[in-house]
This record gives sequence, structure tokens and C-alpha cells, in this order.
Amino acid sequence: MAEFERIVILTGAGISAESGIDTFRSAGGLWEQHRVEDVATPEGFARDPDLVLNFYDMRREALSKVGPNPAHEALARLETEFAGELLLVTQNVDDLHERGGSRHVLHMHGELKSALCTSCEMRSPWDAPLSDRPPCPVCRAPSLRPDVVWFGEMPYQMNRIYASLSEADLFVSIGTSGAVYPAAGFVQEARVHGAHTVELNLEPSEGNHFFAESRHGPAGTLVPQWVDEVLQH
Ligand code: BJW
Repeated sequence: MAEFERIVILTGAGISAESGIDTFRSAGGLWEQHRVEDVATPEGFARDPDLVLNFYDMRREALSKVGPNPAHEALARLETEFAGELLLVTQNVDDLHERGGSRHVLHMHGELKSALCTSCEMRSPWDAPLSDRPPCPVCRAPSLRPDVVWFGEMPYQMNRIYASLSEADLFVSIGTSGAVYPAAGFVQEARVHGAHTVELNLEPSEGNHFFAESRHGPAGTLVPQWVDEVLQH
């Protein structure tokens, strides 16, 4: 493997699968039990806020019963030991990268442990239920919603992500199906700007043909191996 100076890593639900968090599109996964239109769109929230708030309360609470796995820990080690620039972008709303030791994580689809006020638009760290309509810590309005990015909404920090993709010499996608944009398009963006592109996923993703290199298997095995290789150079 060549020596790299600027790495962008994108992670998805597959990196947390071995920790016991359901992926979105697997058999028995979250989307089989809930219609996307009901729980992951602003329209669904407007139609039935109790359903949506309870769904996210349940998922936030479930976080306390799981922990990071060797893939999260390996990326934290990479952050500590890699001499170049590293941007870790996750589509995941869990906090397993942070609990695995990563200090700088860009949550492009928001976070379960954050609340967004629909009155004052402030984001606040949050670790309690939202279904009982607590007041916003900033403006006191009982208008908090999960701070997650639903379909039709703009993911967070896109300018920063695209700037890093345009300068990266290596783009690595881990545990994501490549079914949801704009994240699914990051590989093409990085490639156009000359980056080497690698997919680490259980199986070939929808965008597998865009990657120059791919390795298939569980993230808990593939990611530590790949991190060792990068750090050896
Ligand atoms: C393992 C493993 C193991 C398992 N080891 N691997 C038509 C065409 C193109 C785009 C659109 C379109 N119509 C609408 C759109 C836009 C829309 C979109 O993409 N829709 C698609 C359905 C087509 N996107 C949006 O609306 C986004 N906003 C937007 O586009 O704004 C405009 C814009 C324009 C230009 C620039 C910027 C913005 C917003 C998308 C928001 C997505 N939100 C969700 C919910 C978040 C909150 C929550 O958690 O409830 O985010 S949806 C859901 O999917 C979640 C995930 O982050 C996201 C991606 O899923 P992910 O992580 O890939 O999971 P899976 O389950 O799909 O895949 C897991 C993979 O892991 C699999 O491949 C397994 O094999 C693998 N795996 N075990 C390694 N052990």
C-alpha cells in the first residue's frame, strides 16, 4: 500500500453491527419493523410525533446496553498514531466511535445523544427521553426533536466533508450499503480528485464498482487489519 497523507473515512451501520446495533437494511433490521416514511422523515414526525419520539427514545436507551467493538477501537488507534490528516465521518447516530476512543468524529446524520429545538434551532447534548416533551435548555420551549437527519433534510457539515474529499489521497468506506445520498456519492467525489478508494464491507455494496479496492468480511476483523497496514507505512 502506498503512503498516504490525507485520509477520509466514512462509516455506516455495518461498523456497529458486531456491537449488537441493527443495521438499517438487513433482514430483521430497523426498517423491517418501521416504515421509513413514519420514523425518518419530517412529514412522519409532523403526523405522529409520539411514535417518532418513542422510537428514538428506545434507540437512545438501547445504546447503554452495547459497547464499541474492535473496528471502532482500531479507528481510534489510527487517529492517535497516524501522522497525516484524518477525517472520520460517520452516518451513524450512535456514540460507539467516541466510546471506542475517537476524539474527532463528524456525525453527518446527527446523534441520538443530541436534541434539536424546533423553536430556537439550538442543538443540545441530550441523554434522556424526549417523548415527555422536556423544555429546551436554551429557550425553554417544549419543542425538542431528535437531532438526527431525516430524508429530505440536509446532512451536517457538508462543506467541510467535500473540502476534505477534494484533498484526500485515500477514501475508505466501512460498513455502509451505499444506498443513501449524499454519503453514497463520496467515493466518486474522492475518486474524481485523485484519491485511492477502498471499501471494507460485509458484502459488495451498491456502489462497490466505484471502488478501486474492496475487501469483504466483518468490520471487526477487516478494520484492525487495514489499520495495521496503513500504520506500517
Ligand atoms: C457489515 C457488517 C459487519 C453488516 N461488518 N459490514 C433519488 C436518488 C438519489 C438521491 C435521492 C433520491 N431520492 C431522494 C434522495 C435523497 C435521499 C436518499 O438518498 N434517498 C435514497 C433512499 C435514494 N437523501 C436524503 O434525503 C439526504 N439529504 C439530502 O440528500 O439532502 C440534499 C443534499 C443534496 C446535495 C448535497 C447534500 C444534501 C438525507 C439522508 C438522511 C438519512 N437518514 C438516515 C436516518 C438517520 C437517523 C436514524 O438513524 O434513524 O440515516 S436513513 C439511514 O440510512 C441512516 C443511515 O445513516 C443511512 C445509511 O445506512 P447505512 O449506514 O449504509 O446502513 P445499511 O443498513 O444500509 O447498510 C449497512 C451495511 O453494512 C450493509 O452493506 C451490510 O452488508 C454491512 N454490514 N454487518 C461490515 N459486521
